[in-house]
Amino acid sequence: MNHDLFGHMEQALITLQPGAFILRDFAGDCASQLWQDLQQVLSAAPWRHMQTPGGLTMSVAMSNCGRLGWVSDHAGYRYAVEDPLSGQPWPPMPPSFITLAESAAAKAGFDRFRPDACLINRYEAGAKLSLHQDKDERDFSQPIVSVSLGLPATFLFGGLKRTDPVLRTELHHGDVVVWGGPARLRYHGILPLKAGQHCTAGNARINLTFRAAG
Ligand code: MD6
Ligand code: FE
Repeated sequence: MNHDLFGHMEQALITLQPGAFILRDFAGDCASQLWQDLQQVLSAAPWRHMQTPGGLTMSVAMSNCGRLGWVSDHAGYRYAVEDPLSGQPWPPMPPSFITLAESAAAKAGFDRFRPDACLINRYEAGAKLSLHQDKDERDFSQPIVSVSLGLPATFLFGGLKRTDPVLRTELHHGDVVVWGGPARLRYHGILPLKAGQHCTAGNARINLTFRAAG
C-alpha cells in the first residue's frame, strides 16, 4: 500500500492478465458495513448447498441478492428471479454492495457496470470451486466484480481452455478482483480452503460476485 504526501492511501490496481485486475484491500474500509448488510440478506435467503446438474452436492454454500440469483440443480445452471427455497424474490442488493461493486468496476475502467445479481459463496475448511468459466450471463462485455471477505484463499486463473496453464494468487479479506474484457471467459477456481479463524468471518471465507446477468 502507498501513502501520498497527505497520508491518504493509494489503492493499487494490479493487472493480473489483460482484463483481470486485483484491487488489494479495496473493500477494507467498508468491510464491516458489508458484513452487517450480508447478515440481513442471509436472514431472508439463508445458506444452502446446491446440487450440480450431475447430482453432486457443492462444497461451497451459496445465497444471492439482487434481481437475479444464480442457481444450480438437476436441470442445469441459470439465473432465476426467485429463491427456490422460499419461492420469493431474492433480497435486494444492499446499497453498500452496489456502491462498492460499481466503484471497483469504474476503477478498472468499466464505468457503466450496473450489477443485477450478487452470488454469495461461503467456503469452510476443505471447500473448493473447481476450474470453471462464468458464461451464464447475457452480456460478456460486462465485467464481474468479486469481493473476498474472511479467511484467505488461493484463486486460480487459467486460460480460455481448461487445460491452459494456471496462475495462482492469494486473495485476502477486502481484496477485490475485477474481471472482464479479454479475461471474461477465462477458466478460474478456488483451491480447497485451509482451516483458520478470521476475526469477522470465523472459520469461513465469503465471496461476493457481482454480475450484470440479465
Ligand atoms: C470465489 N469466484 O472467489 C469464486 N468468477 O469464491 C468466482 O468464481 C469468480 O471470483 C468470476 C470472476 C471472479 C470470481
Ligand atoms: Fe466464477
